[in-house]
Amino acid sequence: MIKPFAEPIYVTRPLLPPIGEFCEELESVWKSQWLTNMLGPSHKKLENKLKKYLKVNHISLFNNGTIALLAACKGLELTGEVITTPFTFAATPHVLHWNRITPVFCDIDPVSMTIDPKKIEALITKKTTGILGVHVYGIPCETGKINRIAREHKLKVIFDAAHAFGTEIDGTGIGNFGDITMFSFHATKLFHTAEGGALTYHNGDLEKILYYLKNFGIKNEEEVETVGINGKMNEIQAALGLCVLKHIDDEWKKRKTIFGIYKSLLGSVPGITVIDIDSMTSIRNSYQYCVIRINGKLFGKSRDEVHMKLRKFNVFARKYFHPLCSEFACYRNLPSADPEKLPVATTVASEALSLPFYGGLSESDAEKICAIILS
Ligand code: T4K
Repeated sequence: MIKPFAEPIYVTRPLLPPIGEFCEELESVWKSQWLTNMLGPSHKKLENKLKKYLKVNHISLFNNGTIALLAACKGLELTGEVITTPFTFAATPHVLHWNRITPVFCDIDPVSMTIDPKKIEALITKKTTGILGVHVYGIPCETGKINRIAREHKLKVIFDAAHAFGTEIDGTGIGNFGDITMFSFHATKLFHTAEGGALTYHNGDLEKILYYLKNFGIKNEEEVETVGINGKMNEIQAALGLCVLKHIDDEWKKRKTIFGIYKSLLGSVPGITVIDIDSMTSIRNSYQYCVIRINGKLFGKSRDEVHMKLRKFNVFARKYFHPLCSEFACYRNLPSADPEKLPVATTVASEALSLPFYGGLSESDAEKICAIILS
C-alpha cells in the first residue's frame, strides 16, 4: 500500500540559494543606494553574466517575461495578425492582444509540440506581420524553417523561450534565433529573479528601442521619445539573479538525475511517452519540465485520471497546457481557434502532464511518484 505524501509535492519549487549569499549581494545594493532604473551595479553585472551564459551578443533585462514579450512586439512594430501556437501559457497570445494584434492560432507538430512550419504559410494574409513561436517545455521550434518562411513573406520572428533557459542547438544559444527571443525569469523557472525576464536579439539597433520601451520612452529630463511602459528589472531582482546563477549548473545536474529516474521507470510503459529532449540530437536540454504524454487507451487510464490519482496522494502535477489558449473565452470565437483546425494541439493538450521536477525533489520521491502512476 502506497501512502500519500505527508506534505504536498508541487510541480516545481524555486531554486533558493543560501540566504547568506543573497544578503551579501544585497549589501552592495545598499551601499550603492540605487534600487532601480537600471543604474545600479547588480543590473549591469547580471546583464553581462547572462550574455555569457546564454551565448548571446545583446540582452535587455525586464521586470517579467510578459512585459518583455509585450515590448518585443512593439519594438518590431508588429500589427494586424501574428501567427502563433495555441499550446502555450496564456501570456503568449495575451501580449498580442495587448498590442491590438489578432493572434492566429496554428496547429503544432505531433512530436515536438511546437508550431508546425508546414501549416504556417496557409495562415499568412495581407495583415500578417510576424510569427511568434514557443520553444514549449524547452523543445526548440524548427527555427530554420520558420525563419525561411518569414524571410520569404517579409515577416518578423519572435521566439518565446520562457522554458528554454540554457537550451542550445548545436552549441548555439537558443536566444540567437529569430529577430527577438524572450526568456522568463519567474520563480517557477530553472533560472529566476522571483519575477523577471529578458529579451535577446542580434540587431544592435534594437538596444535603444527596447531601452525606451521599458523606461516610459524617456530620452532625457526634457524629452519623451516614445510611448514606453515600466518594464525595468530592479536591483533586488538582479541581486537574486546573481545568486541563483551561481547554483544553476548544480540544479541542472540534479534535475538531470531526476529525469533519469522518471525515464527509466516510465519510459517503456505502454501508453506513456516520456518527452526526452536529450534524445533529440544536437539539443542541450534546459531541464525546465519533465513531461509525459498518456495515451489513455493504451495505458488503461487517461491523463485526467492519472492527474486526479496523484492529487489523492498529495502530488500536484500540472496539465500544462490544457485548455489550449484557443479555447479561452477571450479567443474561442476567432476563426483560427476552431478545434477542427487544431487537431494535433487538441490531442496533445489532452495527453500532456508535467510531473514534479526540481532539484530539491528526492530520488525516492520521484520513484514513489512513478509507483503511484503505475499502481
Ligand atoms: N510564455 C510562456 C510559454 C510561459 O510559460 C510563461 C510563464 C510566460 C510566457 C510569461 O512569463 P512571466 O511573465 O511569468 O515571466 C506558472 C508561472 O507563473 C508562469 O511564469 C509560467 N509561464 C507558467 C507555465 O507557470 P502557474 O499558474 O502554474 O503558477 P503557480 O503559482 O500555480 O505555480 C506552480 C507551482 O510552483 C505551485 O504549485 C508551487 C510552485 N511555486 C510557485 C511559486 C510562484 C513555488 O513553490 N513558489 C513560488 O513562489 O504559472
